[in-house]
Amino acid sequence: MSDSAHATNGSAAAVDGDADTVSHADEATGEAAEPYTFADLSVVMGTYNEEEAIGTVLEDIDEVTDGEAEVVCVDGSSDRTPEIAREHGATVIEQEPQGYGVAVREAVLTPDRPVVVTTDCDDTYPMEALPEFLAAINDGADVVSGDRLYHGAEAMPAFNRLGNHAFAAIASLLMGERVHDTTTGMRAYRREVVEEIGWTENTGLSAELLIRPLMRGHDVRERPIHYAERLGETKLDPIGGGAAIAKSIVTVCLEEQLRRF
Ligand SMILES: Nc1nc2c(ncn2[C@@H]2O[C@H](COP(=O)(O)OP(=O)(O)O)[C@@H](O)[C@H]2O)c(=O)[nH]1
Ligand SMILES: [Mg+2]
Repeated sequence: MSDSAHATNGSAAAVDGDADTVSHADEATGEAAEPYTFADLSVVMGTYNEEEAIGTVLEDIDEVTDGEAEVVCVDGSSDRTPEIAREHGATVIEQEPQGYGVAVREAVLTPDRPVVVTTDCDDTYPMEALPEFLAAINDGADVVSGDRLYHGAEAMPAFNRLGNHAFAAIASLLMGERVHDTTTGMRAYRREVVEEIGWTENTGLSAELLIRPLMRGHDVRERPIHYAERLGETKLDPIGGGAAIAKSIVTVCLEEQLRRF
């Protein structure tokens, strides 16, 4: 499947240009501005007892972005995660652990930089894809979503993989638009998009962060990414978490359909 065929929004496929050279429009003047660079990027994450993985994740971000991306960790750990994060130059916001979405909502709303990228702090997501995600934003995308299932996601537990295929099928049906991975942790967003929408979900926040922008007509594009085996223990209970995500998908899709009337 080509990149444009993989776009989830019809208008995305119409954007025709070199992703590396097309620049974003300046909001105030409407004129083309300089393309965003890594100095315009914040990589944000919830971190909860990730001392095994955090060093590697932050080193990868540093290497890929030449030390230019800002990193924000919203941390609920009782281990050495926050110390390691600070040693690597990240901004650490302390928060009682209250679930994935509570942490990630705070994380995406914290940066002042114009492009916000989410990731998990478990070494599963390819930071090498950051240049491609930034290029897609410079090409006009509002949201770039890493599709883990495209390449098979063999590192994912089989139960989760099945669940993620089912979530994508349900969301596609309820939205009337085909999406392939609704619960991915790696996405790039224009900061205006995350700031203009009211977020309501916790475990289901990742699905909400895809569904609401897409259903409000933003240019949302999926990009295949490789997904690696996790370092450290998962924080998500597959059954309880899966049920919460399914409920979020149905609620958010119905709310967004009702907004259209
Ligand atoms: N601060 C904070 N981070 C959390 C919480 N729950 C999960 N996270 C982080 O959110 C990310 C996603 O969780 P993860 O266990 O990887 O979920 P999985 O990818 O579904 O296995 C990881 O970086 C976790 O450390 C929480 O309650 N508080
Ligand atoms: Mg994870």
